[in-house]
Order: sequence, then structure tokens, then C-alpha cells
Amino acid sequence: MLDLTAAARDAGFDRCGVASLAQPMPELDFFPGWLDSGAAGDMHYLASRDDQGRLKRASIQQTFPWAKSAVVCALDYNTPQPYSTECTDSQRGWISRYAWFPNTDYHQAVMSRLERLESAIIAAHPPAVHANVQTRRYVDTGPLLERVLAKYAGLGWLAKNTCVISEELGSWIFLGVILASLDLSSATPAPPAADRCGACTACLDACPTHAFPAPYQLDASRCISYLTIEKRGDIPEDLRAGIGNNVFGCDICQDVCPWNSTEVRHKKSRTQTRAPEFVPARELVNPPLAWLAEMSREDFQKHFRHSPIKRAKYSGLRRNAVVAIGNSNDRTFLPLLERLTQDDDPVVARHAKWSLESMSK
Ligand code: B12
Ligand code: SF4
Ligand code: SF4
Repeated sequence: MLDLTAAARDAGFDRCGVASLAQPMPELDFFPGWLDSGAAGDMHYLASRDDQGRLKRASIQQTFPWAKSAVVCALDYNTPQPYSTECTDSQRGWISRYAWFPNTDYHQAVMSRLERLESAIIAAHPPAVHANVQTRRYVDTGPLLERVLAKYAGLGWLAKNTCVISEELGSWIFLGVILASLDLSSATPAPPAADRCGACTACLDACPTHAFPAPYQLDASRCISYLTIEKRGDIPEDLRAGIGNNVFGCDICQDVCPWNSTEVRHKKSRTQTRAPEFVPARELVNPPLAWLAEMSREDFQKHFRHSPIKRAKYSGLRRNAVVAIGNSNDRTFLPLLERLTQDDDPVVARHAKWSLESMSK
């Protein structure tokens, strides 16, 4: 029989488990209400429906009627670099730690490992079975809730900050899923991980845009990660100040989590990724804001062609840098902001005007 844990390790993953799709997953029932509340903002793709009008993400058994198992894998991306909460230089911004690897979009890093693992799973079955095996691999883009599957695969718990936390690895992990028509649930029998948040509320208290209406629930439309990566055009004015120095994504609710603290992680296991692709580019860790705000389109292409940062687009990244400059209150930026109010990109120009005004207050 296939040793799935060993096969996943050979494929380059740090953890792996199997969720049987036959079991009930009550967290899926929260999804329709979450969408109805407007928490998804402009991420309309999350509301995709099947022919019967059912929300695909809330009804995994109906969306993938052929699938029996979800193999869920975790890839640690933590590197021995400071946390955003430790970096206070007003001239510098913050790019989320998952996006520091200039030549690696994590989707590709996880997907290539999933391909290897999928081949190992199929190869472990007799050739007569191969023709009938159906599988599908997903990193982010599939109509499924990867975190909920991760919980039922025993990888970690759904925490108050809505991230999956592994007791051994913390939450600096990417998830990847292989749906399979095979029943693999005996390969790594693991119960869902117990909730270890306890009485802690550090993440809820630290969120600068108050994006948690309640524990375990995120209003994504207020989340800095959404505002700096997914939101096109203008950022709502009332949320700009809370963005602080974040120019791409946000790590705060994970930086403050005791399960990501170096002391806890030392006791449990190693503290950094073993993926060779995940080598941070020095210029992306706490980068100078002026560099980003005045970056040319050619430089953006050069630096971010293979990086998840390309999702924010050229205009979005510069817009974010200009907002962060406004929040810095560092008056040495005034000449730069003056220049940017005349920028060819009207979004950048409008945000530069806001930054200039908020600095003059
Ligand atoms: C859309 C999306 C976002 C959105 C919305 C995030 C969110 N929390 O939903 C935005 C852009 C804000 C975002 C941000 C981030 N994301 Co994101 N994102 C996704 C994506 C593509 C879909 C998630 C989704 O469908 N959300 C819908 C909502 C409803 O899900 P949820 O908040 O988890 O909701 C569950 C709980 O709220 C729970 N629930 C609700 N009420 C209650 C009440 C109780 C009592 C309980 C117990 C539970 C509960 O049930 C809900 C499920 O129905 C997934 C990949 C995927 N396909 O799954 C990656 C994913 C979740 N993101 C990921 C990452 C890494 C991030 C960031 C860390 C990136 C960054 N540094 O900026 C941040 C983290 C912010 C945060 N605190 O969540 C990882 C998560 C890794 C992990 N350890 O958990 C994923 C899995 C991508 C991947 N393949 O690795 N993301
Ligand atoms: S990622 Fe940042 S903005 Fe989003 S919920 Fe966490 S702390 Fe709040
Ligand atoms: S900071 Fe505390 S409450 Fe938030 S996810 Fe971590 S342990 Fe849970």
C-alpha cells in the first residue's frame, strides 16, 4: 500500500493528509452567508454556481460527484527573515513573505509537487485501475475551499484569523489539493486537528482595518490583502490609513500569532522552508517605497514577471506604494508625492493627492 506521507515528502511537501469527501463538513454551510454579507468584495468568481444553481464551493460532493478523496498537502514557505511587525523604517514598505521569491509563483511550486505526488498515487495502483482513475489538482483556482479540506485532512485547524494553522509548522504554509476518484482515506488516517486558539485574540486585536467581524470570520472586502492585491481602481478612502506600509498582501494577523513565534516553532520542529525555490530576494524584503512608487513598467516586468506580485498589476503596486507613503508621514517624500500627483496613471495620481493631503493634516 502507498505510504502517502512518504510519497508527499518525496514530492517536496512538508505535510499531507486525506479528507474523505463522504463525510459532512459543516464549515461549508457558512459560505453562502459569507457571500451574501458582501464579504467577498469584487471577487465575484467565488460565487460561481453549477447548472442547478448551487454554489460550487459550498457543495463539493455535488461539484465533483466522481471524487471520493481530497489529498491535501502543505508546503512551508517561511524563511528566516523578520516579521512585518518588527520593521518600522518609514521609508520602507512591506510585501507579504509569500511573495519574496522573484522567480517562483507559488502556484507553480505547489502544482509541480502535486503532479509528482499524483503520479506516485496512480503508480501505486495496479495498471488495470489506471484507466479508470480520475484526478484533478488545485492550487487556489478550483471551486473548492482548500482550508476546509485541509482541516478534514488533519493538517491543521481553522483558526480565528481564518488561516489553517499546523501545530508543527504554524501558518506559513501554502495548500494544494488533489481530488481523486480513489478511496485513499486509509492511507493517512487522521482526525481533524483540534482548535488550539484557546482564549487568544491577538490576531483579531491587531488587524488594522478591523476585518474580522467575529472570530473565524473575515470580511475580505476590508482585508489589506484584498485591497492591495485584488482590488482594482481606487481603494476606499476610509480604509487607506489602515493599510499602513503594506504594499502587497498583509502578514499582520499571522505575525502576531503565537503559533508562528520562533520560540514555539523551535520547540516543535524546524523553522524554515526546505523548498529550494523559496529564496527571498533581498530587495523585496521590506523594500524602499520610493523604488516601488517610481518603478518603470519595464522594471515591473523584469522583477515580477514570474512572481505573484504581477497579480496586483503595475498600476496597483504603484498605487499601493503611494498610499503607504501617505501613511508614513515622512515629509522627505513630499517632492515625490507632488510629482506623482501629475502621474500619467490617474489612479496613482489620485492616490498621491490623497497622500499629500493626509500628510498636510
Ligand atoms: C479568496 C482568497 C483570499 C481572500 C479572502 C480570504 C478568506 N479568509 O477567505 C483574500 C484576498 C483576503 C486572501 C488573503 C489571504 N490569503 Co488567500 N485565498 C483565497 C482563496 C483563493 C479562496 C478562499 C475562500 O474561498 N474564502 C471564502 C471564505 C468564506 O473562507 P474562509 O474565510 O476560510 O471561511 C471559512 C471560515 O470563515 C469558516 N467559518 C465561518 N464562520 C465560522 C464560525 C465558526 C464558529 C467557525 C469554526 C468557522 C467559521 O467557514 C468558512 C468556509 O465556509 C484560497 C484558496 C482556495 N481555493 O481555497 C486562498 C488561501 C485561503 N489564501 C491563502 C493565503 C496564504 C492568504 C494570505 C496569508 C496572503 C497574504 N499574506 O496576504 C492572506 C490571509 C488573510 C486571512 N486572514 O485569511 C492560503 C491559506 C494558507 C493557510 N495557512 O491558511 C490559501 C489556501 C491559498 C493556498 N493555496 O495556499 N485570500
Ligand atoms: S491579513 Fe491583515 S488586514 Fe487581512 S485580516 Fe489579517 S491583519 Fe487584517
Ligand atoms: S493569534 Fe491567537 S486567536 Fe489568532 S489565530 Fe493565532 S492562536 Fe488563534
